[in-house]
Amino acid sequence: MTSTPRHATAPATAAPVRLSAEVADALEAGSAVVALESTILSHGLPPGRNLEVAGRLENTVRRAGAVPATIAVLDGTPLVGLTTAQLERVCSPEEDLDKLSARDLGPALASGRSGATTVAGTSVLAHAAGIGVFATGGLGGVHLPPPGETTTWDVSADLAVLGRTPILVVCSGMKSILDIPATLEVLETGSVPVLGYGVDEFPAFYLRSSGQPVPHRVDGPEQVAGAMRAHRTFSPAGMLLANPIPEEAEMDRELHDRLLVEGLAEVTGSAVSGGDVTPALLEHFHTASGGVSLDANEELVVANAELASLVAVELAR
Ligand code: PSU
Ligand code: MN
Repeated sequence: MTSTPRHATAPATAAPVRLSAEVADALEAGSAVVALESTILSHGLPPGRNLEVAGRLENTVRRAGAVPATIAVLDGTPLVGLTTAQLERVCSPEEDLDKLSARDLGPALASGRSGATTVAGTSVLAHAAGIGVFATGGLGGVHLPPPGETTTWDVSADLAVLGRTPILVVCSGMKSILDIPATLEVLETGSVPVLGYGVDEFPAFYLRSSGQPVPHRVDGPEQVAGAMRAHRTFSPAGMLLANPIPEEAEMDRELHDRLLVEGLAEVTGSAVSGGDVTPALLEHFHTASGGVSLDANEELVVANAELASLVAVELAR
């Protein structure tokens, strides 16, 4: 019998997650493991670039003293920790992977399908594996209402899943294509603590600040670990650590605002709807910015992987 590592989350069930040998050994030894998401690779970054970023993320985690566990579903098996060949499949456009949120996992497993996992899907599988820290780029959130309407029912499952899954998600806030104040309200409803890393304002992905105040500021991995440990003594909810994009990678605010207005107008005047809206907007950002937004995206997710690793190391102490 091995004892449960202090930083790990107790497996919810005997869920059929398959751990790589490296991840299994690290968890057994109680050392630091950081979960990484795959939707950002398959649906968020262009082919070629995605594989580069995947490798850079894993190296970043290792250099910071933790073991990376990239998570995806291949041929109906939920994998925690991927081989190079598996990572290549996730990044290959020919595979045409599904985008799997938490609710999609059961049907995908039962039918032997392959898919990349969102923040919601990754959180569920990471927790089932006993991993307590997860790094990503941007969190899903409350979408802006369609033109002429005042409300939307398009609220990412990322928020509800965080409310019931004891995992720390490190991200750079959410993109300003979402309703950030509304998203923060839904996180409050879900009793998910929101921490700002070295900042008093909640970040907005490409930009260091959304202008929204952050409920709790923390200034080092020890403070994050302390908050996480205390939170976990009485709450089954996850925790969000918002880490602003590194200053040197931040997008110019005027360029950002112009692209946002243009992109929203383009999508509004087209047949694009539902889950395709975000990819269409991002595509506009990437092409119209000449790749500036892509570089920003890469730098922020690498920074989040590093911070998540430092926190995981601290929690494993
Ligand atoms: N935000 C980004 N890039 C992404 C995503 C969000 O800036 O690739 C992905 C994440 O996997 C997130 C998911 O969990 O989109 C949210 O999708 P939806 O809004 O359909 O729940
Ligand atoms: Mn949605």
